[in-house]
Amino acid sequence: MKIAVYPGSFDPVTFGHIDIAVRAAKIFDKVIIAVMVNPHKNPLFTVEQRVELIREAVKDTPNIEVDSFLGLLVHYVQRKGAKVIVKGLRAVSDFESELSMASINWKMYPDAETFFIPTNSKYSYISSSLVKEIARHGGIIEDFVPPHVEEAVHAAYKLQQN
Ligand code: COD
Repeated sequence: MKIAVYPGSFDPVTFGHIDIAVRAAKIFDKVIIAVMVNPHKNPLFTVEQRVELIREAVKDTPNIEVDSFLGLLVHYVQRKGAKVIVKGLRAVSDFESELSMASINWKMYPDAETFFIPTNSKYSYISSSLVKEIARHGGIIEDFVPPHVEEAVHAAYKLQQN
């Protein structure tokens, strides 16, 4: 069985992320979307909330699982018996940092290859941070995230204001 891990912060998951995961699921037998636990970041959503938001977003694709991990990605990939790390590429700037991560990951665990999937041009400009910035200032984010994520983002900012 060909298992691929698609890691990220997913704070929150966007149409860009979902598109990459669903396209990867057409290539690999199983895709694990893995939310990285990063104690140094101050996310809008907890890891558990992010996992739930992603699960709802990909519920129609049965070979996608959603999980979280702490520590080195390659250790998680190894634990899961995966041989592929999926990354989405939006621009040259993504490529520069992703290439060095791919090289380091390969050095640490040569059994796994990084598999880059180019963004769908419809979603190339979408990022979680832009979505949050727009929502924080009261803008509309329905073109960037599914309705349940939109609701959760607005609710999170409302909570912060109270
Ligand atoms: N279209 C296509 N792809 C997209 C889009 C979009 N609109 N938006 C994001 N993506 C891609 C990103 O390029 C990335 O591949 C993935 O989706 C996740 O994106 P984010 O923004 O949720 O996640 P990041 O960039 O914060 O995730 C960082 C990782 C957790 C992937 C990264 O830090 C990582 O691999 N960490 C591993 C830790 C580790 O082992 N470090 C040591 C060696 S590098």
